[in-house]
Amino acid sequence: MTMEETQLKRSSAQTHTPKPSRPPMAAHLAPTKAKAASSPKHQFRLAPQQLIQIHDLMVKSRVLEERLIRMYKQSDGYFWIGGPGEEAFNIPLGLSVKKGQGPQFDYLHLHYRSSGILLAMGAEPISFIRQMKNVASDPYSGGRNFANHASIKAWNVLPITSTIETQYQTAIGTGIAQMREGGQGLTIVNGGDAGTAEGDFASCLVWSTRPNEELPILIIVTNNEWGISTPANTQHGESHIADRARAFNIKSRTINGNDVEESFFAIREAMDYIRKERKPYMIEARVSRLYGHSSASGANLVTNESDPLTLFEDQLESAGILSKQEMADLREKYNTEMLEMAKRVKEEPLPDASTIYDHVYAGQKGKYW
Ligand SMILES: Cc1ncc(C[n+]2csc(CCOP(=O)(O)OP(=O)(O)O)c2C)c(N)n1
Repeated sequence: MTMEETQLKRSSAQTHTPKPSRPPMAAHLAPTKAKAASSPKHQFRLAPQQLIQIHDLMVKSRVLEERLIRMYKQSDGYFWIGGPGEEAFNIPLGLSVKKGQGPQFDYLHLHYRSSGILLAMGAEPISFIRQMKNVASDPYSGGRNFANHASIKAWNVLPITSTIETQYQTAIGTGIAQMREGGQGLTIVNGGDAGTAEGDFASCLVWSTRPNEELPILIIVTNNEWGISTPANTQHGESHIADRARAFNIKSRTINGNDVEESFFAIREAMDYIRKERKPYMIEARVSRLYGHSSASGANLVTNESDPLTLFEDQLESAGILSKQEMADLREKYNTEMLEMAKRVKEEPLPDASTIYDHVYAGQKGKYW
């Protein structure tokens, strides 16, 4: 263990406020949040090379998020929020995107736990580190937005917002453009379970299913069973969030988003359907939230949630695809690389005050009115 890791563990131990133990889950919510089965000889459906690629990206994503948390704890950032615990779903999703600009490609209306999706699409970890440090070279917001609020025009990634759920509204817009355009491009929108209580989510269901005007949208809900500190089972009368799709005749599934292959094949099936039928599809993915809600709740590791990376690594080892040593070496490699990036970024300049109004209104660089 490096000195820095020891420090992180110690600081976690010192600052950790014991999480209130999760209230017993309502019986109807329990079965789908099962741990991925890890048999002595795990059988995969995907080819070894694909599994190794997914594992590499999952480790990269986890190490990046842990670096961002360290930066926050070392006062090299003002706020952290991110996606550790969602990698088994997010990496297969990012690898399935038809990446490019314009309506023939997929549009992404994401929320703040989506770094894994973007890394799988080819985003650079240093971009997230730059945004965390709010330096001028941050490619997503010029050093002006929160961590994990990406925006990548060339890949149809709309600016991620801190206001939850508004992405389900903007998704309608690109969905309409793609309905009119035809072709293969689809719109992807994701958000958490608590946010589905907001009207924007309902608007997305209504607008994506108007007769003869159906929209090619993949509606994703990543259900980690929490809305900051409010347990989901105190809020939902429906058995599964995905059941809300039924009233609109939207095809839907609830899956174990902690299992790589279950996620991979569910995403591919949904995307194939949408690309061909030009109709919406909803996936509710049951995922973990491994460092709490955000830095506002301490950003400390919680130990009572399944870790999808550990589950996948157990499967890879039992299938004889990677050894624990190889996987540990990979994590160490990314740890070293991202520590170096963070040191480099620390020396980069902050944005100049004159840029404060850039990008507020199109075509009015530097002006607010
Ligand atoms: C419109 C709006 N209302 C409230 C908030 C405050 N808020 C931030 S995150 C959050 C909980 C979101 O929970 P969920 O939708 O389950 O997503 P998760 O963070 O668990 O992934 C709330 C209520 C906000 N950012 N925006």
